[in-house]
Amino acid sequence: MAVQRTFSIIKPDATRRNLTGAVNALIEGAGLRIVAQKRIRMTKEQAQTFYAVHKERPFFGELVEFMISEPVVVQVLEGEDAIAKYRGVMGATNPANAEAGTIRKLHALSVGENSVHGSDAPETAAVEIAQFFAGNEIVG
Ligand code: 3AN
Repeated sequence: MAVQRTFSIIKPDATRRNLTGAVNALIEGAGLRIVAQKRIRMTKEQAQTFYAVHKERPFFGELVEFMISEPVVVQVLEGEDAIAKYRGVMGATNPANAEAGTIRKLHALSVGENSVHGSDAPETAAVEIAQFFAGNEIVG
């Protein structure tokens, strides 16, 4: 499996509880490198664009409001099989179903306030990375 990049967000429920370092330790402990990172306050437009695939879902409005409620940390992670590896480190969307030792099992509060986002495929990773980072901000 080749070296890949994936896009990660440390969400407002985690930044609010000062868990950026704790999440990053789990990311790095899994062998992923943080090759770009910045703390931002997402605009409503950015959040709506980012989650456009979910715009018909009943939780869309709540999801957008949550993502703009506090700062987030956006990241690019790099490593062997990074997309699947990070989804493994994150754990299931609903923390109640997440495996022991995953970010969501350890830290998530609920299916909505679930601490992290990670891309689900190479195509979405490329689009998500390009939404938040210029090429020269990613230093591998
Ligand atoms: P994942 O983030 O694990 O890929 P998705 O793509 O199914 O999960 O959902 C995207 C985001 O939408 C989730 N991370 C979560 O914040 C939110 N979400 C998903 N399902 C629900 C739900 N039933 N209620 C509230 N928020 C949800």
